[in-house]
Amino acid sequence: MKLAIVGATGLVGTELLAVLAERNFPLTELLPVASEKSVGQLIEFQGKKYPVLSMDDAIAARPAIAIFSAGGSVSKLHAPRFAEVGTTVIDNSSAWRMDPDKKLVVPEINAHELTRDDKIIANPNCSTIQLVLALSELHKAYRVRRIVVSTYQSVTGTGKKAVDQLMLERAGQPVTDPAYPHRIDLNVLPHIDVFESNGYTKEEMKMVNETKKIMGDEGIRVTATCVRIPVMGGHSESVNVQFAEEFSVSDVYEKLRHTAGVEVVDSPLQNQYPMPKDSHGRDAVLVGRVRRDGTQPRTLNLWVVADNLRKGAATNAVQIAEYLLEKGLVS
Ligand code: 11C
Repeated sequence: MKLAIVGATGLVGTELLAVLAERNFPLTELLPVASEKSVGQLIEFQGKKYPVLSMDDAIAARPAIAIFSAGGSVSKLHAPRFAEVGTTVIDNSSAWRMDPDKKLVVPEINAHELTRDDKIIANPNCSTIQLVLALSELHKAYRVRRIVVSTYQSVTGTGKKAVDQLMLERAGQPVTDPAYPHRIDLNVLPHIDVFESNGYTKEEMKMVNETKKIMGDEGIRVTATCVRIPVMGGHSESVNVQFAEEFSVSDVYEKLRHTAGVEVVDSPLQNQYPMPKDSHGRDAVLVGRVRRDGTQPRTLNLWVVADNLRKGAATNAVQIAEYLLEKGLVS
């Protein structure tokens, strides 16, 4: 099983290699791909060194699966080239997510929709993955009608440049190439990705559109405010959700405890609630602060935290690859 990792030297690429090794993913050959300047550089994986390849050399090797994490324009250009030689692409960018012919997959929710014909499979945005996973069993039971979500997102979602900016600012050193238009240390930016003509950011609109597609329900209304905070370990979300059917809070806990991939952390009197420092390096989506919102019918408040580089990106992609192998859906 040949596996290509496109964007192997980035933050998500590095996490992908860690997750593949941890889960003992059954690959026989790793094909790391990165920008031209990294070609030839050696990448260590499970005690072996693999040279970084050019895109053309990786395509010529015809891997069974290629996981892309190199940005939308690279995916748009090169994912179809892999697909043409029979490779199944799992793409972490936003390039294909809303294409009606491409599946947008969180394995616990909708991997069963995948077939051998899906040659480009989209991995959702990290903030969307943790939201929909937390709500998936509640949706089955009570039908989600409206979500108001505010995010508190880690700088790791932007990439290495943003981590460097935060660390340099924290150390009181000059930042010559900042990732953000403002300082991030000791600050909060209500701005993730670019602003669209409707006043929302692209990140906010991803949460609106991707949620409906993954949950398979265009009737779900979502409104989002996405905020960058000076944190490393994961993304946090305040979620206010209204259902079509009535619920009891004890039944909500029961459903959350039986949601694959979710862990309930909710003992506020013992100061136990989900925090990014506790989600860091873990695959679970942590859910806590579960409360009825008494200001309107059938409404619940939740606090949802996950490591955006793990379940939000690398782990979700590797789970898709594992599903494809398990079901014999790749060439
Ligand atoms: C962030 N959610 O935290 C973004 C990163 O569409 O896959 C992932 C962007 C995407 O900045």
